[in-house]
Formats: sequence, structure tokens, C-alpha cells
Amino acid sequence: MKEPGFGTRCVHAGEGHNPYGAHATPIYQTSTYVFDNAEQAAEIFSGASGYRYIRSAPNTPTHAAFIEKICSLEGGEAGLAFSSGMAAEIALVLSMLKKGDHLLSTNIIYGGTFGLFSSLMTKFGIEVSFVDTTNEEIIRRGLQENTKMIFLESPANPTMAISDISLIGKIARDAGAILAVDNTFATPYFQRPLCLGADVVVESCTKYIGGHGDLLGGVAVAGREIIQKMKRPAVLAGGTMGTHEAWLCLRGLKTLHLRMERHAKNAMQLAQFLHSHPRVSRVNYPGLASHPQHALASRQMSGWGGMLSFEVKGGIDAGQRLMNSLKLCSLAVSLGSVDTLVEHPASMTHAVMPREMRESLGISDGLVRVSVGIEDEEDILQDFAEGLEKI
Ligand code: LCS
Repeated sequence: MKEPGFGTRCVHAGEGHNPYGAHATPIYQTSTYVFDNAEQAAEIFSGASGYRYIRSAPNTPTHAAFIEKICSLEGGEAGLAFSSGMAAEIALVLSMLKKGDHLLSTNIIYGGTFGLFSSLMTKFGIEVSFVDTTNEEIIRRGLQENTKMIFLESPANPTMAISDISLIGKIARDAGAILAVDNTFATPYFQRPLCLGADVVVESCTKYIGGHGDLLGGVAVAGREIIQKMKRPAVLAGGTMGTHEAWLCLRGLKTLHLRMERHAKNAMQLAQFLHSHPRVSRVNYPGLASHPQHALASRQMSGWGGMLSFEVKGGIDAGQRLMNSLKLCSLAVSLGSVDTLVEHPASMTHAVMPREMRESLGISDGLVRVSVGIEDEEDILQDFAEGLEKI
């Protein structure tokens, strides 16, 4: 039988391993497991598959169902569920890098990831450089003898820059490094980095995977070997996803395909509206022909997602007036929820980046980021139209 389509896998993958004929996967709210006998316990503790304790993967059958579903969607063999996207990234770097290794990271990146790489990791003797990964020549020049991992965010937070995953996957392999991709913005619905040549995908489940703005979680998906390597750091760092969150992610994914279609449709409408608005000087959305990597985005993504950013004329003052004037859309960080959220990267999500770095990357004081929700598009557009009138 041919592999079911993406939407069918959203609904069915990972489901159905339930006792008592339960239709929905239950929440296995337990911290530990009772063994049949001492021999079985010893076998599981020496590596045989089986549940032993919630911090150790497989954590619970609820987590296992979620992991099976997300692996099916990302096209990966194995995965691990974390308490946050940051916890997934920490387990990734702890497992793949050691003192003296070099990490080549994209320079347009979520502020938290930038903080992790630039301050925490360097404390442990890992060298990090941030380069423009939209430029092949710059990536090649940034490689060092000791480069062990290239890390990308594509589309990148918050300017929506797009990096060529297939090309950079090949560059990484030739250099003996692995390629890790943060797929939070695109989600597997619009982009499958593992199928494009990445070795591992990390994602904040807090965003589109959960999808409703009510949980914190993260996930890593890769081949079995990488996930096996990540297990020990994951267990020892202790950033395991909670069982209720695993269940919410499992449920959220059932509608990922529907939500992403609507997020993207609304985002395109808003991007076009803003693009032609006299008070807006620039719109960053990969679906617009004006986006510098529009052609690449069209090749490696099957749609452009629900995130965009734009610059209002008049800088920070105008941007703040706009954000304060919106009525339907909320001023909040995070993204990927059903409702539209607006934030100011320079003073919020990316405040941790030095100002000169932000400005050189296009994260100007006037930049406003929008996570476009799944409301009716005319209501979102009206809110922005009225808000822009007030600046
Ligand atoms: N990766 C990306 C691309 C993100 O945007 C975030 C969080 C993370 C990883 C970390 O995930 P978390 O630990 O929060 O689950 N991004 C946020 C943002 O843009 N606003 O608030 C959080």
C-alpha cells in the first residue's frame, strides 16, 4: 500500500496502540514503571527496549505516540521529546559537540538560540561563529578544520531569510560535519529538512505543533544513530516533555495540515496588503516575489508559512504606535498560535543580540513581526489597516 498522504498521517500516525479500545491515545500520567521481575528490570536498564522511568525515552506511551507521529511527518527514523525547543537544542549541542569543536551557525536566529550559542556554549570551550548562511561563499569561508555542526534556521526568525538546505547539507557532509535545521517556522507541512539533506531537525513544539498557544515543548527528529547519541544528554539534562504536553502535541498535530494552510493563506493576504501600504517600507515574507530568496523558498518549501515581518516608516515610534493600536491582534512573543500575535524583535525576542549585529542583519528598530493566525482574513487586515491609520 502506498504511504498515506500528509494529512492522513497527521490524523492517524502513531495512534491506535491503545488498551481497552480507547479511540483517543490516553495520557499515561505516571513517573515510573513496575517491572514483571528483577531480570526484566536488569535487561531494560542494560539497553533492552521498554519503559523504565519518565525521564528516559521512551518516556510514556503518550510520548511514544507523539514521537511516532512527528517522525512520520518529518520523515525521520527516531525522535526525542523535550520540555522546550531550547531543551532540544541544548541536548543537541551537548551530544554532538565537545570542547575544541566549532559550530557554524546562521546569523539570523531566535534570540534564545543566539544566547545559548554565543554565551553558554563558549563557556564550555566550544567555538561558535555566526555567518550569513544565505551566501554559499561565506559558508565555505566560515568552515574550519574543527567544524562539527552547521546550524540553520530557515525561514529565520525574524527576517524570514531562507538558507539552501540541500546545498548546505552537502557542504556539511564534505566537511565531515552534520547539518541541524530548526524547522519551527515552516513545520513539516511546508518543509522537510531531513528529506532535503539535513541530519537532524529541532523544533519548538510551543509553536505550530501544539498550535494553540497553551504549552511549552520541543522535539528532535533524526536517524536512529543521532537520536541514540542524544539520549544520554537528554536524560541527564532532564529537559523531558511532560506527559500532558505530549498529549497536547499529539492532538495539535492532528490538525497541523489544516491550520498551516489557513495560517499561510492569511499571511499571504496580509503580506500583500502591507507590501502595497504607503506607511510600510519593507515586508519580509518568502511568498512575495520581492523576497531575496523567493525562488529558493519556492523550491525547498511547499508553501510559505504563517510568519512575516515588516518595517513601518517612522522607526520604533511608529512601530510602537501601531502595536499599541491593534485591537484584534495581541502584543505577545511566541508564535504559531491560532490567534494573530505581534511583537517587536529589537526590544523583545532579539534584545539579547548586540545592536550593531541586529542592525546589520536587518532587525531594525522599526521591524514588527507578525505570527498570522487563522482568524477570518478580512478581520486581520482591517485591524492592521486601522492601526496603520493611527501612526
Ligand atoms: N527556535 C525558534 C525558531 C524559536 O522561535 C524559538 C522560540 C525556539 C526555537 C525556542 O523554543 P521554546 O524553548 O520557546 O519552545 N521563539 C520564541 C519567539 O520568537 N518568541 O517567543 C519565543
